[in-house]
Amino acid sequence: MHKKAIITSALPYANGEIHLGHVASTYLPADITTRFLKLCGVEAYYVCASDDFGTPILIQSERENKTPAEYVSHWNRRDCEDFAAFGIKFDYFYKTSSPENIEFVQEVFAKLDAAGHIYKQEIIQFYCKHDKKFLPDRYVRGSCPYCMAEDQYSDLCEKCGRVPEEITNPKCSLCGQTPTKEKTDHYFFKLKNFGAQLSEWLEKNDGLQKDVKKYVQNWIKEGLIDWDVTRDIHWGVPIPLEEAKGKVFYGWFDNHLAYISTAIKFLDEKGIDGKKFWNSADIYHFIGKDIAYHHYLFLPAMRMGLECEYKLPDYIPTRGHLTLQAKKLSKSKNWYIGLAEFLEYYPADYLRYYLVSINPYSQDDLNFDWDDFTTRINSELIGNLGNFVNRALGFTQKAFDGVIPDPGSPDEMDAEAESKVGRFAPDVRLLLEQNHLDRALKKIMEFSSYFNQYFQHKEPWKSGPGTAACVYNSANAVYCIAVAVSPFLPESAQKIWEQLGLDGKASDSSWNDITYGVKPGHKLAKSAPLFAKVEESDIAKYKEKLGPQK
Ligand code: B3M
Ligand code: ZN
Repeated sequence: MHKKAIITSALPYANGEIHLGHVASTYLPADITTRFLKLCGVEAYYVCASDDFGTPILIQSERENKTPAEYVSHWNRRDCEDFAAFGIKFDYFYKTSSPENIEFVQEVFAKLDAAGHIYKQEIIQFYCKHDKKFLPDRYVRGSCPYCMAEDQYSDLCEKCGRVPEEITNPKCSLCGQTPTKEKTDHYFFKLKNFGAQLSEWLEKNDGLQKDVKKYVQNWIKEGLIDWDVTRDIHWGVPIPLEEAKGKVFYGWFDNHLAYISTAIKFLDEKGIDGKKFWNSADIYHFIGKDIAYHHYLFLPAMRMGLECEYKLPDYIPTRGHLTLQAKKLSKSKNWYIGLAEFLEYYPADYLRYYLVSINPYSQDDLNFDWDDFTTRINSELIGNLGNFVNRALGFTQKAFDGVIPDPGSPDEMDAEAESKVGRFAPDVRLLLEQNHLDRALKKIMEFSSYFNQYFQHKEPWKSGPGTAACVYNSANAVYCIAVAVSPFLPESAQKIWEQLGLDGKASDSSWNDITYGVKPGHKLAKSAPLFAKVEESDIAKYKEKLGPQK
């Protein structure tokens, strides 16, 4: 673990609301990791931006009779609000259409061009005579030439994850007619040239996920293709060449550069040398598996093309897709849950708890299931953690007037409890460092469960010998939980912190504090239940809202 870190998560397209699928794979894991690193004393910054360019956004703004700039600024604001409500705490949230990013992208292009990594070539591009425009990317649908999946966009096959060179049986997505082909000049990035270097980088970088590495290596073996980075549309970063007037960069050329330009802008404004910081920090890019191709190939190749002037990523945690009641999410079929809508039903921490619990560090898909959600919240979060905290603090209030007693000398059970406290912080830390967020949370729950049983066995309500030690150990276990769980459940951690009668914020403490933190004589504040049960009747309602289940 370095002393500095920059964390990014896939930039949300400024093109519709954030839903549960988005937060599960990227924003939540990135947020938890950042909060954890901060607790460990790492100077960590979580930066993100709205992804403003690209054909889908242009198409949608045209449909809504808005300028693309108006359209994206609406979604930029809305995304910020939704993320904040979910406890996703960016240090900075900016946009790919920022003047800083535009300038940076143009500069990068000029450098790649000067280094011989760019060439111009006349290409044949789909053109719709009816709509009178060139039809890049999402303007065309057809079949994937690799896996034959039908009805795919021409820029990405959602079935096999590859980027087709040319889609089969193309149709204009605006009017459905078969497009013609016209000539146009485009600029290409020589991705082919980077195969060996990429392969070596994947090989020797231990921080990269093993299962993803394997199939990226296969893509390289299959042979990389040079990458057309030009679009004949009017919304994007202009290509900084006189001869290329009216052309812009492909969104995937500029968007990941906003990781760098956004971080640097933020850091420079803080009075920190942004570039220097970037190059001495651990770099994390959290993504969903559908954009592995872009993050394991395009992004590092472009940085290599810049002679690694900006450090390559150390970690690209890549997670699977969320399904909903075992079915693929689909906005058009209304089979999805918007983040803002979910937060009208339940507190952010319920969703954070659930999504982490079902989300391993792998590309396996994960499934949101309302019944499973109910069980996990009611029996684990409330039945275990909520119950223990309330029991331990409530009893201290009742029997000791809220004052932590002197523990006296420990019996065997107390000694075991003490050793549990000793092992807790290092065990959870190790899992978090390895990106196993789900297992780390499980460890916290096991700790809570252990102390629930300890409390039960010690029967402090009988006021026998050892009662004071039980209360002392239990209150301190609550304290350890408050700090350790704060990256996962920031609001609940803060509530526990306040019930413990502590000032300031749980999140401002340090991972090293996860030990005996409440001393004899310390007075607790009032305790109250942390959570309210999830009612099955409500769940039935929410399920129904999704529409008929097949
Ligand atoms: N805007 C969203 C996605 O494909 C896309 C990510 C860009 S990250 C540089 O998931
Ligand atoms: Zn058309």
